[in-house]
Amino acid sequence: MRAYRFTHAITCQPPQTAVNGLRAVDTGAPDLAVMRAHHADYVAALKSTGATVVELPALEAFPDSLFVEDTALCLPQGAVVMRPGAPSRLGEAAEMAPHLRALYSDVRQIEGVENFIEAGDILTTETEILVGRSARTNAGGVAELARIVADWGHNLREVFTPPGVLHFKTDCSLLDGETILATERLDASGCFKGYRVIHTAPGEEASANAIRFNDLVLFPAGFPRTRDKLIAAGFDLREIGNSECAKLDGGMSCLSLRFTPS
Ligand code: CIR
Repeated sequence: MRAYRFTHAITCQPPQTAVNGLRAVDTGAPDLAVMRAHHADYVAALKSTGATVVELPALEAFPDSLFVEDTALCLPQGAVVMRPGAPSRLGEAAEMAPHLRALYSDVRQIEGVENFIEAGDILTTETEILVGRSARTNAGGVAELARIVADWGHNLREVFTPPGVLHFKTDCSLLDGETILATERLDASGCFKGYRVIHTAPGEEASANAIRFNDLVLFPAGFPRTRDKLIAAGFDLREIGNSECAKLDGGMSCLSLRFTPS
């Protein structure tokens, strides 16, 4: 499977309640108009690759619902609905499930009441599924997911999200079949042995959350040294403003589910 080629994506409009979204450090409320303009640029970039983008309307009851990535893991064989570890986000997964059922014939879900997992902690490469335990993803959630994906022939490897980092993918991204963009602090944990790793430039750790989507890399604006490294490595970059989602600890991967349904 090509882990970065997709026919579909799902996004969800930022709700007005996004101003109350979760954040580790309060740097002020996001500006909704700017957030929506960035979101529109993001959706346009996905569509420009030829993919079908299912754009869901805003869910006002869930301030973090624009970060759809956390609600599901989408694989070629089927989708798995997550159990987010943030209590305010649990209901988002149930909202996403019918949209996945409309596109996939096999949709499973994490069911254990003590099991928690958010897909921001999951990096799918061509050969394995890396899952970082974090404040949002516990051992039970990882173990339940491992059983489900084993049915579909996938290897799952448990790794660790660095302390103080929201999700595993806050600090890394898949760029192609063998290349990962990562912060030095995450790479130092040794979890990417066997991959080619490009480090974010010092001071630009917040640029580690990018996405490869078909021929493009969607990359947060404002990180010129890391951007230039990726351009020099031959990637076709599309810079997207992320200033407002960054106030809620969100980035490029969080804003979409990307997949080719079975
Ligand atoms: C949260 O704390 O859950 C949201 N404010 C941000 C979620 C970002 N999602 C992601 O990294 N996959």
